[in-house]
Amino acid sequence: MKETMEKVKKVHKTRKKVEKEPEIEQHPLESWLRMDRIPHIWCSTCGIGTVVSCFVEALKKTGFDRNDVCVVSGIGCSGRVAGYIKQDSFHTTHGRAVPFAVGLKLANPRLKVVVISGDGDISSIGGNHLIHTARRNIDITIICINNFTYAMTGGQVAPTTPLTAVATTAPYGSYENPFNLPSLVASCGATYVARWTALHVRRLTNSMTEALQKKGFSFVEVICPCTTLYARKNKLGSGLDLMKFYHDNAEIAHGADPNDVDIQFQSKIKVGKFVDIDKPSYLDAYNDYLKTKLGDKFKPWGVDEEEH
Ligand SMILES: Cc1ncc(C[n+]2csc(CCOP(=O)(O)OP(=O)(O)O)c2C)c(N)n1
Ligand code: SF4
Repeated sequence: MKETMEKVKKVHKTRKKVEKEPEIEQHPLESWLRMDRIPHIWCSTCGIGTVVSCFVEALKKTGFDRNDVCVVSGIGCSGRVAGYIKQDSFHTTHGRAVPFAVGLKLANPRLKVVVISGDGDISSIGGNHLIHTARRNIDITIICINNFTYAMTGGQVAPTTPLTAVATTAPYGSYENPFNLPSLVASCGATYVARWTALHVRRLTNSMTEALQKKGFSFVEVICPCTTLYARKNKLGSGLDLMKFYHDNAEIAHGADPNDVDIQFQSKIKVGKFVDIDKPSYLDAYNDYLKTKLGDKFKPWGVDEEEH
């Protein structure tokens, strides 16, 4: 009996050793993420997480003081980004990420304000805000995650769904002309416009860095098809197949005319930096113009004392 008890004790001891919590290595981005919210809601193979890590890497590269950077998202799968990034961040209402960001910037021009949200949020319900923010050249950065659909609500046709692509609201394929987002924002006056896919991690990170450092309205479109709805409905295969497709079909076309970069269903796609120009931002124009009208009576807004 005594012998058996000893054996049992030994087994228990070894089990305890095995069951001891393994040491978990800290993820390199841990200090940039709200770890209490992990696991995130995104499907495996979705590219939104790639966009988040590129953004964090870009933010690190800028060397900006983290206290001066705010991230704003709307509603949708992409709209969850703000909730996972450990910055001052705001998860706003659907289509209102851009005006919210504009409000933040105008109230406190010292801030670097970044919108990260979906194509539906930014260009459909929020489309009017988008065009006027570009027109006014408000100094914010928009990172638009274009997954070609309204993913969170079940895969409906979005203003970015390529012609003939199938969606839950277009079982025979879409017959609506989609937006060419770079062309849309460039024609409204954006100072920086680029497009990459979730495959182009290094180039996307560099582009985000440039966009963040740009004075004026900067816009980066990231092509990142929804694997669960768009890719499945259109029989495009897995997330890996999508990446293979962009590997074989993305053409780098820096400086291309934004009017020539529209996207056709499963065809060659142009990526790169299309616009990089300088012109006065909204606040620069406001300060310069009113100074000429009001002279010393005018107190410029958002300019350091020593600058004026
Ligand atoms: C005012 C309002 N209208 C509609 C909705 C429903 N809704 C939630 S997310 C969404 C679309 C999301 O599409 P997108 O912005 O492209 O993000 P994704 O989920 O595709 O990343 C819609 C229509 C809402 N939440 N609020
Ligand atoms: S539904 Fe689509 S967009 Fe949303 S997390 Fe899943 S793969 Fe990504």
